Amino acid sequence: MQIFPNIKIINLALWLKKERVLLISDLHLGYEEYLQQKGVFLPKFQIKTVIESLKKILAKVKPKTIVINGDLKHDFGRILKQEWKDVLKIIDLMLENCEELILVRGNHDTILGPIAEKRKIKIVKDYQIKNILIIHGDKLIEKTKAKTIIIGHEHPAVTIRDGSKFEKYKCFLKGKWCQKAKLSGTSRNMKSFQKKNKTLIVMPSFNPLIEGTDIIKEQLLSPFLTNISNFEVFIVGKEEVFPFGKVKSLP
Ligand SMILES: [Mn+2]
Repeated sequence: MQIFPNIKIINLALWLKKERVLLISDLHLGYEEYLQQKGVFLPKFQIKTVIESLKKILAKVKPKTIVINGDLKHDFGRILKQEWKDVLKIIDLMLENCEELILVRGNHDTILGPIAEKRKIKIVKDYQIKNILIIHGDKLIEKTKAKTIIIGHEHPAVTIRDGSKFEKYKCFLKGKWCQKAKLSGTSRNMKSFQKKNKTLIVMPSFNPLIEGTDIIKEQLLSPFLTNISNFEVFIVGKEEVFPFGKVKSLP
């Protein structure tokens, strides 16, 4: 499903066709262990599902670059032995399937250093390719020349009624984001502001345990998202992606 010219949704990932960049966001590896520490016990399936989904995507596209748009790892602080193994397993699978792996730093990524060092991967605060800026989205940016901005962090989802039951689906969002840029000049109008419209795309979390924030009922997290009523919703189903119209016309 195409969400924007040259940008395709494949399952929970984005594919920049021309540049052959595969984008994945908010893996939150270790979320299972975090829940366990809180006393929530689930059958272990996080890593297996992530690997299966990744393999399905990698069977469809051959990326040159894979970019993880923040929050690769969930937990702050200590890293358990099993988690080390799991994180490296996924990183190695990605490294086998691309020429370059890039980690964009998210707000949960406080201890990524040692992991990245082990595999010689770059950690960056954002990643720009042509006029597309990829940034986690927990903090606003001052200015950018990019025309399209892709963020994660929010984990957007919508709840859809299916007969008598309600089900939450992860979704992508696409809308306009206005950057207020100060004009510099010699006129008396120096302090005037010019609004520049950018296209903003929000990605869902790749972690099967994280359903996400209900964009209608719950408070939004990212400072990029103030009024999303005109944003378009793309729901990710099991096999297909469905364009679902604008947020304001959701049932
Ligand atoms: Mn985040």
